[in-house]
Amino acid sequence: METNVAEAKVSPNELLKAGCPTLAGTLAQTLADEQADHFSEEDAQFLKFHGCYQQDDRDVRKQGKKFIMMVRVRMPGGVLKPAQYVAMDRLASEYGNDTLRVTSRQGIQFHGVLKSGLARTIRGINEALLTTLAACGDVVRNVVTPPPVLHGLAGQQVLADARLLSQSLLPQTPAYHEIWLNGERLKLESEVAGDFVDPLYGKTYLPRKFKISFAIPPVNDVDIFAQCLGFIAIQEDGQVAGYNVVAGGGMGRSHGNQQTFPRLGDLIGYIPRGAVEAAARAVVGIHRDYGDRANRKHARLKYVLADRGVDWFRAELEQRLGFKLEAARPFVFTRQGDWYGWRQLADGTWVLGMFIETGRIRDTESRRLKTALRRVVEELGLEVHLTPANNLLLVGIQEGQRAEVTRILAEHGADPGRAVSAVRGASMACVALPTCGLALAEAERYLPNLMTEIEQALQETGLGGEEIIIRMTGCPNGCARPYMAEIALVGKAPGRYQLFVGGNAAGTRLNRVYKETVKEGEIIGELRALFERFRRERVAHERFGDWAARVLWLEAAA
Ligand code: SRM
Ligand code: SF4
Repeated sequence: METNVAEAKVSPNELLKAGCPTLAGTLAQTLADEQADHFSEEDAQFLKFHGCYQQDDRDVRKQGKKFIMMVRVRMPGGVLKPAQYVAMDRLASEYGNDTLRVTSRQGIQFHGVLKSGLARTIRGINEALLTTLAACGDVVRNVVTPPPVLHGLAGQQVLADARLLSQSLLPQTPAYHEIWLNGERLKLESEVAGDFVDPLYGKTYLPRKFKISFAIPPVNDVDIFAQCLGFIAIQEDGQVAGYNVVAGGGMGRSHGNQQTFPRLGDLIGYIPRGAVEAAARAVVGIHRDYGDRANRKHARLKYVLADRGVDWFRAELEQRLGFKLEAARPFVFTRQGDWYGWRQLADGTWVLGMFIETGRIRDTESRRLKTALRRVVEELGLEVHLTPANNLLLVGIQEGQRAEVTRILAEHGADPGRAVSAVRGASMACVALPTCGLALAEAERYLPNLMTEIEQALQETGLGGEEIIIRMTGCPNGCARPYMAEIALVGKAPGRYQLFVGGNAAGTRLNRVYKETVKEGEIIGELRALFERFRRERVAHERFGDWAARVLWLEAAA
């Protein structure tokens, strides 16, 4: 049942896609026009499917729009070979703003790329055997996994399955290669072939973005219940035997629009490992055929589940698969989040988990993190594995290289021995200002300072060393998955945030609004008061989020 865009009233994006199913737009023409510093609004929509967002520097907007591009790289499981990381580092310096942004879906983003450097950036990414195709747009995005090296054979099997899905669900349009890799040709072969139909996505792709992740219990570091589609690995004898399928999760909402909401994915059933590709393609097909194409705010798969119910969804999936799903197998999640420091693997090599505050890799005067990482990776031949909480692991360190890694990092002010507090280590912030066009308030630039105040408040209330999962976003879209956090601050307007409490450590519960609006200057006072109550009222080793759900939610309901 493929949706016919002519049948119903559809959103402008649907007409755009239907009008140019190769997604080529007039991108090549604008690229060739050296006078143009930006793309048309229509082309900016196509550009997303190619992994780029046209943005403007919001810090200088008052003086007129300065167009800059964000380029997002897709890499299933966040795994980068040494040469790939070094290539990313170089491209960021040559064409971007000299920083790399580790994303909450294990990708890398370049910010501040000018239109004149865009094609060379994308070509450089492809030369490193990575791609930006389908990093954004109404398609399946980067497939996320737990850092595979931490899970032995199961980790490798999950990574192999993530790569399989990533490849299988990639759009087939020839335009990407024609525009970015074969030179900026004005007349595209794909344009002539206006009847192009993607074998999976059809002419109009998905109604909205689609997100897939794998999880390996007992760690839920990927926030599996926040994904459109999740595969929870079920192991037998140290091997992945199959997956519990979770569907219909998502974070995005809009202030003041009750029709939009974050939603936890539903447990659908169990499939053997060999069925993972068929299951993923079938679920993507359900979204393609039943997702809302009239209202983009209601177009995610989660609303299909919310509106039609889990039983309908399971039956539809089974019908497409041609077999019945088994009942979900038992599993337990105990925690989310990353770990830091040294860990030795079974093969004798070492891994170093590094906290990358708010995911930003840059050089500052006191801490030359970008240079330090490039040097250790390049000189010692280390892999870089990105985590879904914007951090990274240096992988493949030989026993004899440990001292050298420490020396190089310390020399640049990035000493791995300098411990980060538990609360800071568990924090996340989205990009927000100055690049994100949707940001209502600061996040990445503000959270580090707020964390210092929070660390102090915890110390003073006798809670020093406590881990509380705190996430901040510049708007309610939820890019740092704030609604899974024990405390979340969600931007409403400059200097104003909505305060949520009550998520849990296992990432299985959504938090709830505690205060509709808190001004920046009042946040620490609000939190300090909560910390004091929590210390007095917590039961045994109860976590903040569990206390908040037990006590504050009840009070709010009374
Ligand atoms: Fe996101 C839009 C950044 C993960 C939900 N997201 C955006 C845009 C592209 C803003 C825009 O549309 O103009 C942001 C670009 C900012 C910039 O300047 O870089 C942006 N999202 C990010 C990243 C970089 C945040 C980060 O701090 O790492 C993450 C990139 C991941 C990647 O590599 O693919 C990122 N975004 C997420 C997540 C988390 C996840 O996927 O696990 C979510 C919540 C889960 C979900 O999708 O429900 C998320 N982003 C959104 C939404 C809300 C969608 C909705 O259902 O309503 C938007 C807005 C939209 O799509 O219209 C959005
Ligand atoms: Fe931008 Fe909002 Fe996403 Fe933050 S949560 S990056 S402000 S869209």
